[in-house]
Amino acid sequence: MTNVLYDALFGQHAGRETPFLHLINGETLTHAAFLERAAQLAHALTACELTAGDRVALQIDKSADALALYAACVQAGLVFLPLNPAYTAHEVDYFVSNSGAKLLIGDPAKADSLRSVAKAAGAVFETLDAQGNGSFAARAADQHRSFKTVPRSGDDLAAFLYTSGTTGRSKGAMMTQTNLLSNARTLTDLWQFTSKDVLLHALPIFHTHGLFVATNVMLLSGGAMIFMPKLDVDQLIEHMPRATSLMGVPTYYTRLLDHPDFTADLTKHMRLFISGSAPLLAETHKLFEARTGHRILERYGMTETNMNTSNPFDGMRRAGTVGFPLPDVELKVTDPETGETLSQGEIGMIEVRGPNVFKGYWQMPEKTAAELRSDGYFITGDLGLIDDQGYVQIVGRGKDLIISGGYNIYPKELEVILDDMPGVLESAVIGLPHADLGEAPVAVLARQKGANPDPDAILETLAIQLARFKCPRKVIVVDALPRNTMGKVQKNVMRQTYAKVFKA
Ligand code: MLC
Ligand code: AMP
Repeated sequence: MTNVLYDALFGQHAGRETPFLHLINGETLTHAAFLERAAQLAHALTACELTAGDRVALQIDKSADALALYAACVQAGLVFLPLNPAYTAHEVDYFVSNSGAKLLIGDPAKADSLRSVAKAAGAVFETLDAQGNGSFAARAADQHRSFKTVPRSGDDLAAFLYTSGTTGRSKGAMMTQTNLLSNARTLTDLWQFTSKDVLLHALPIFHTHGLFVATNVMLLSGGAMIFMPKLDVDQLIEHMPRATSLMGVPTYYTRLLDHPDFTADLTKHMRLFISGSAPLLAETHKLFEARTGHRILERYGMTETNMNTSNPFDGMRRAGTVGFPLPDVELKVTDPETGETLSQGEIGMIEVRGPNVFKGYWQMPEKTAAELRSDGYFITGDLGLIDDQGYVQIVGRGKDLIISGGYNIYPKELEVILDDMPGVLESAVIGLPHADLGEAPVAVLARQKGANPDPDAILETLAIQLARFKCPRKVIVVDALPRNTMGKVQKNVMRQTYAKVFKA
């Protein structure tokens, strides 16, 4: 038996002295060198007494080693569980204990708090930083540069990605080898990536976009990546002359457009600009074309499904749409109440089915059953329509979710904490239009009678528990939240009332 994902993404490159990762310190890692490093890390993983199917949680900064750990986990048959370095120890605690991870690898700078988290969950704790320091680096240093790949079938789990829920409790989305590989193959073909491509990679590698869409496509095609620790527009511009393509969330494109050195001349050799993870404003699409002559290719996906739709590579890339269902993805729009399929042009719930759709939520059968139908259709929570030319348009969300700079923020997760704060009777967290991030979270707090809650103190307390990107950019204190006649809090009314909060 083979390991289908390892063989297709990594194994095919064994011994190839072709460039894979161009690091911004000037070093280049070839495919062969990357695989040798991954093999060393795989030995270090198995030395921690892990066996196939065990989860490995990782909370470290983006680096070549962080990516090689993904390869190492796949090769050793382990389930890769990457976590945003912005998460607090409180948040990591939940992911490690919920997933039953056997190993947590964290930044040496956070060793004290993360060691306690691992200990409480009965996991081994190791450290590794982006410069290659730490106990896990030491374990890997003298290991063999080849590793006997552990056999895995397409239905075996390759990764867990945690996605928050409308109840405020995060769910571990279980991704199989087939989920990842089928989507990578489809996208590589559709977007015509080849070994000649060089992708500007500035996305984080703990989410679907930067990890699976960008990295898997480049691995499959045999191309290279200019691998940047994070988005820095000056760096993107500096390295663009060596690249052929860019993938980013809409903020990447608005920030590029705000930069005076981002010109048509700089982009004339580029093959493809791709956007996703959040709605790209039609205005950004048009400004980008006017500046560069390139039409951004917008696609639509999510953690549970990888990519579902894409504008065409050849053919009209239409602003304000996310294109057509991918060749192996079935997409329908249904009545959110009855589940009946709606006609073309009608707005309803987007549902998708295909080899890209995940296996379910880890140890949450009731949540899986609520979102993944027995016939294989996944209920995305996105509202949309299919227009008369077959393009899918997303017109809203049926789920209470804020997407800020491509990161998901679930209001409920904040509200349960805010409701317990001194002087707060109840809270509502809403997403408001923000020029840089698309949307940004704002907390509206109803005060208890006679109380005067202190927004600064509230934000400080919140930041101890939650990653800073989730923290409201503004707190508004009111006497009462608006409610309809049924007594339901009206977030839509608040979104209208405060629509201009971030506009000067
Ligand atoms: C950082 N901060 C954010 C933020 N990112 N706040 C709100 N929303 C965000 N997205 C906060 C930090 O906490 C910090 O706060 C301050 O901003 C500066 O941090 P930074 O790291 O310097 O920020 P910056 O570099 O400006 O990052 C913004 C960004 C980044 C948009 C470039 O967030 C990013 O790369 N986003 C991409 C997310 C992504 O990959 N999504 C894909 C999900 S997969 P403070 O308080 O400390 O100052 C998916 C499926 C699909 O959705 O379809 O692809
Ligand atoms: P995540 O859970 O981080 O994977 O976020 C997935 C969500 O991002 C989807 O359910 C959509 O709401 C949103 N999304 C992704 N791509 C797009 C897009 N191109 N346009 C609008 N929304 C998008």
